[in-house]
Amino acid sequence: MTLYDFGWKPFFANQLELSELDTCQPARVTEVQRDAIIATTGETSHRLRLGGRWFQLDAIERPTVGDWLLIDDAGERIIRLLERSSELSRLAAGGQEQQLIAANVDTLFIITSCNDEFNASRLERYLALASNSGATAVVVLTKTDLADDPEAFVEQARRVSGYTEVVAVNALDAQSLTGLAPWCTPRSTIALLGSSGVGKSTLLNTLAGSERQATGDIREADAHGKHTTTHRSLHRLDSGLLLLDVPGLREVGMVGQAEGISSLFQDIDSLSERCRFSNCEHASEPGCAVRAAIDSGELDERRLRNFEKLKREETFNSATIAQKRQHYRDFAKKVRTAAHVKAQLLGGDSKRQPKP
Ligand SMILES: Nc1nc2c(ncn2[C@@H]2O[C@H](COP(=O)(O)OP(=O)(O)OP(=O)(O)O)[C@@H](O)[C@H]2O)c(=O)[nH]1
Ligand SMILES: [Mg+2]
Ligand SMILES: [Zn+2]
Repeated sequence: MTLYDFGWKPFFANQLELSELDTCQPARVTEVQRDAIIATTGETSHRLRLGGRWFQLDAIERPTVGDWLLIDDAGERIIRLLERSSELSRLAAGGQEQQLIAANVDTLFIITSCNDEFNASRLERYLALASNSGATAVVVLTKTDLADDPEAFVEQARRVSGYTEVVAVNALDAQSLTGLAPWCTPRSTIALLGSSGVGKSTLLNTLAGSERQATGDIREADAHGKHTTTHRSLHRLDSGLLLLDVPGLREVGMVGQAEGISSLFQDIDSLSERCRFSNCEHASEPGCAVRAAIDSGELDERRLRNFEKLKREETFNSATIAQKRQHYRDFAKKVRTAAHVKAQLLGGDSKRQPKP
C-alpha cells in the first residue's frame, strides 16, 4: 500500500520542499488519542507522541483525523502539519474553543434517520457546518426500511437542503447503497457525521462488507443512540474508499461559519433584498417580502427562526473566541517581556529579543 491509497494528492505534494524528502516522509492521521497520533505512510502505521508545543496552539492548529503530516524517517516525530484541503469544525461542547472534527475530507455524509430523530433545524446546522468546509455534502437518510412513509422524510430533507443531494438508504442492506456510489470512489475520503444512533458505523460496516466498527441499539423513547462509537477513526475499505467514522455529535455549535450560514440560507437573503426597508426585521414591517413568503407557504417560519438563531449564535461565539485568543496572546507577550527584562537584570546574554 502507498500514500496514494490513503488519499495523497498533488495538493499535498506541492507543499513539500525537495530537501524535506531526504529526512522526512508524509503520513496520514488515522486516529487521534489524548497525547498521541496514529498515522500511516501506507506501508507502516506509526504512533507519534503529541508533544507539549502542540498544546500551546489553538485546537484547530493541532493534527486531527484525516490530516497529512510530515514525520521523520524513523517514524518517531512529527515535523509539521500540511495545509488542509478541507476542514470540518464546530464549537466544542462547553463553548471554550473551535474544535476540528476532520480534515482533508472530500465528501461529507450528513446522516439522519427516517424516524423521531429527524429534525430539520438540526439538519440545517450540519449543512451550515459543511457549507464552507471545502467538502461536498450529501444528506443520507437511513432506516427507510423502518418508516411507513420514507418519502415524506426525503421531502422534508429536500426542503431544507438546497442544492445538496439527498439519498435515502437502508444502511443494513448493501443493495440499497447504490445511490451513494457516485461518491464512494477509490482513494476519496468520506466523513460520516450525525447524531448518535443514526447508523454511521452500520453504514461503514455495510460498505466494508465486514464488521469494522461496533454498532449499538437506540433508545425507544426518542430514537437516539447511546454513543457507541467513542473516537474518530479513518478506515480504508477493500474497494479503496477511505471512510472516517465519527462519534455521534451531541452539539454542533456554530463558529467561523458565517459564510456557510449565508450561503445555505440564500433563499431568505434574496427574499429580504425585496423587503421595502433595508433594515427590515421581518416582524410586522409593511412591504416585508419574507413575511409574504411565509404567508404564502413558500417559506417555513421555522426556517427563518433557525436562520436567525444560527446567525446570532455564530456572531456571538466567533467574537468570544476571538477575544479569548487576543487575551491569551497579550498574556503570552507579557510573559516573554518579563523573561527578557529578568535576563537583562541578571546580566545574561539577552540577544534574544521578545517577539512583538
Ligand atoms: N433497520 C435499520 N436499522 C439501522 C439502519 N441503520 C442503522 N440501524 C441500526 O441503528 C442502530 C444504531 O446504529 P449505529 O451504526 O451504531 O449508529 P451510529 O450512528 O454509529 O451511532 P454512534 O456510534 O452512537 O454515534 C443499530 O442497532 C443499527 O443496526 C437502517 O438503515 N435500518
Ligand atoms: Mg457509531
Ligand atoms: Zn422583511
